[in-house]
Amino acid sequence: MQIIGSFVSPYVRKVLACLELKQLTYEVDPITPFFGNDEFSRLSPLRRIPVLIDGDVTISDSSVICAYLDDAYPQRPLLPQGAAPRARARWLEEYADTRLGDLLVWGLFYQRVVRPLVWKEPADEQRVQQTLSEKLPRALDYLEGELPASGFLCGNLGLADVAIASFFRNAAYAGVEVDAARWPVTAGFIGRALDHPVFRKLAKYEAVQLRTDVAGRRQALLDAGAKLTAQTYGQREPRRGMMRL
Ligand SMILES: N[C@@H](CCC(=O)N[C@@H](CS)C(=O)NCC(=O)O)C(=O)O
Repeated sequence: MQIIGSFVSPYVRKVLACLELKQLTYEVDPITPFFGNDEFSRLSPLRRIPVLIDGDVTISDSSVICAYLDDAYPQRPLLPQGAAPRARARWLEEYADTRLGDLLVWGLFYQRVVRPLVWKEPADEQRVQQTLSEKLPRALDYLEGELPASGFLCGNLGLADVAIASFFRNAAYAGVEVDAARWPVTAGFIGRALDHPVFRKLAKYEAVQLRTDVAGRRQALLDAGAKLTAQTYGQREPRRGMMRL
């Protein structure tokens, strides 16, 4: 199986963590979406990552990919048993992908990390401050009532836990941590999840991805032990796609 996508994308991290939890073997083509070539546009019509290639199956969208993984490889399921717990897990995954994505990726990580690194332009600090002071606190109030004070949402680390925790890694890369005095349950949960061996393994490659440029990245990731595809759908220059700002 191949995954096209940067190790620092929360959506890619979610899929990689699920592959790890299911103990499936995979290789990564570690491109950022903006560096995708024409073939990437064909494989990912919205020019977004992750993309999964499994034999003759090609799928975009992290949620669809994770659902495919559970259907095609049912061992070590990512969702709990029972209609209601499964629906709740799927809702929390959706909440993470949409609301936390808007706040933690587009409001923080894109501003403070992607804009300077990829586009050589400054962050929109006004948007960052509005995210931090108004929008994010409301999301954290919600999570504080939903997350468990110990363990994970459905026993072992599963899809909903992975989806939620993954976005907070990007918040940390943007210099933002959850205030444990105000949201102790959420802060504890995020700390526990990101300390899981699956996330710790991926963090090694993320560190390499963040400190290298396109030219030197492949070799540095291989040196760190990442399993990469022989082929890349990346190119040397970024191009603005359909990204949401
Ligand atoms: N709903 C998609 C969202 C994926 C997504 O937005 N990925 C970002 C990277 S973190 C991307 O590719 N952005 C490029 C763009 O929007 O142009 C999923 O769950 O996979």
